[in-house]
Order: sequence, then structure tokens, then C-alpha cells
Amino acid sequence: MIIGKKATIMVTLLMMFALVAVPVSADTVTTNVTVQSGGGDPPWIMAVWQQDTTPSLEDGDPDHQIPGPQFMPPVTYRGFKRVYNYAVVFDEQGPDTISEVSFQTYNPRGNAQQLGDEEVDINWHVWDGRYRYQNIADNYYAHDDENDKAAARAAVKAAYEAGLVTFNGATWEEVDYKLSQDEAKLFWGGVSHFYNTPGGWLTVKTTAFDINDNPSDTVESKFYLVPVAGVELDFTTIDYGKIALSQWKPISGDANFGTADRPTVRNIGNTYVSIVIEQDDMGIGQSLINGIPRWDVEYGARLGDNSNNWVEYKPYEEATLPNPLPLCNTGKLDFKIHILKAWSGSTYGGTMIITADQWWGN
Ligand SMILES: [Ca+2]
Ligand SMILES: [Ca+2]
Ligand SMILES: [Ca+2]
Repeated sequence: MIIGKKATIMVTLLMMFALVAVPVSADTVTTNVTVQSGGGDPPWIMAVWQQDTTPSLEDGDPDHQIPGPQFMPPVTYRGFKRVYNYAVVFDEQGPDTISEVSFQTYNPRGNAQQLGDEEVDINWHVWDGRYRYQNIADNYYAHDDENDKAAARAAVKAAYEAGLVTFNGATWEEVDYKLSQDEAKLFWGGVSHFYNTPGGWLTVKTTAFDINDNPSDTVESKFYLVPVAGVELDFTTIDYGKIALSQWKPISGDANFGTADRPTVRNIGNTYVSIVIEQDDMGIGQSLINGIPRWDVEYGARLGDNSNNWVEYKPYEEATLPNPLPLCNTGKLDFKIHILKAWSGSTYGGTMIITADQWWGN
């Protein structure tokens, strides 16, 4: 036991001596470098994510309750939602040899009604997962500039803490370390997603290239555009005009948004919508027919001009039009009225409520 302790102490002293001795002894260190033939190694994407420009980095989930990024659509006619793609890239031949980072966005799959419901049997139109567009990173933080490095590390940390980042064979600590050591570089580029970009989980496939055109492995990440039903009307009043008792009187709209006397609806959200209509009785009231109350007025509405799509409804009854209004479509709304009993020469007025619901197929 005693011998062992002494031995330990001796070794420690020798090591201390050696450490002190190195600076003055001009030791020789061997160095190795391999010049790669055929262009070297492909870049390595260590981490990717998407974020928006709001303080929470994801306005569809500002308290970060759901993993991954969630964003709100603009719900504005011809509006945009700005989303930024980020990637931390490493290359064995050095960060200056990374020449391009490409982000390719793909449509959602299935009907995407719910956050977890990204794969369902119904696939149609824009929910078929097809390729949408490419964004090439046009910004990066310099790997050898202290301010840029601090900004890059802060950006990765904030996104990581918000639960946005998809890591690819690296932890956040490893990514942060490589950035701190001038070995990796943070790239980004912005995409303005048009208002009719379909709601649901969109896939982003990120690939980096080096100056020898070596492509990295492609890293897949996802972000969620929250499905929101939204429509806009070009009318605030419907004048049924002069009517004859017991005769249906139609008022036809047009597909021209901006002509208020001809009702038009357009979809400004990122889902198909069904139109729901409810109207009061305009003060026309009820009659007792064989002791049973009956409304003295009824209504009808349709989207488009197919006669099969008319829906007739009583006052205060919610009527859902059978045909949906697809994404980014403008439609004609027709209305009709049928008065069974009212005072001749009187004018009646009321209110109609028009609502858009998400439509995901029948
Ligand atoms: Ca390389
Ligand atoms: Ca989230
Ligand atoms: Ca119109």
C-alpha cells in the first residue's frame, strides 16, 4: 500500500516536470495531411430547422407545446407567410469548401386535419406530397468571425430550446462545439409561402454541396402550416327585391370579386372550405297550420350554378352547401327566397351569417 502511494506521487512529479519542460525544449511534432483525389468527402448537415420572424420563432405554437415548427398561414388574399430554412453544415475539407445548401419543400400528405394525422387514405390535389419549390441558402454566418459565430450559436440554441431543430447524427452540444471552433457554418434562406400553400405537415429535404459538387446526405425535416378555413365576401347586403308570394325568387351572384350586387365568395385560407349559411326570418314570422307552427319564409343557396347544388333551409337553420370551394378559388353564390305569407306592400329586413368550415372530403 505504501509503495503504491509513493509510486503515484513520483509519477505526478515527473509529469509536472515534463509539462514545464516542453516550452523550452522545442519539441518536434509530426504532422499529417492527405490531399484527397476525386474531390474529398461530402459535407455533413448536422442540423436543420425552419422558423418564422416572430419572437417565438413559430407563431402556430408560440409556447412550444408541440415538437417541431408550427406556423400560421396569412389568411389574406394573395398574402405570404415568410419562413426561414436553416442548416448547420460541416465539411472535412473545411467550412470554406461548402458551396451550396438547398432546401426543397414538398406538399403535405393526406388531409392533415390534425397535427398527428399526416398519413391518411385520402390524397388529392395539393395534399399528395408532391414537390413544391426549392430555396437556395443565400445567407450564412462567417465561421471565423467572433460576432457571426456568437450569432450562429445563439440562433441554434434558441431554435433548439424552442424544439424546432432536426439533428442529424449530432447533438446540440456537438453542433455548438463545431460552430465555436470555426469548423461548421450556419446557412439560411427565406421562403415566402403563398396564402394557398396547403395546410398540414410540409417536408423539407436539405442537401449541401461542396466545391467539388459532392452532395451531402439529404436530411428531411418537417414544419406544420396550421390549417385555417377562411373566406372573403364581396357583398354585405343581399336584396331579394320585389317578390311574389308563394314563388321562389332567385338572386344570382357572379364569380367576379368586387361586384357587390352579385354575391361572390373567395377562399383565402389554406384548406378546402364548405360554406355554411344561416338566416333569421326577417320578421316574417310563423303561421299555425293545423295547430303546427310553420315558417312563412324559407330560403335557398348554392355555390356555382349546378341546379343539383341548391340547398333549401328554414330560418335559423344551419345549411351546409354540398360542394366545397377549393383552395385559392373564387365562386359564385346564388340565393333564393320563398315567402308563403306576408303583408303585401311591406318591406322586411334581416341578417344572414356565412361561415367557412374546413372541408376534407366526404
Ligand atoms: Ca468536402
Ligand atoms: Ca412547436
Ligand atoms: Ca361579385
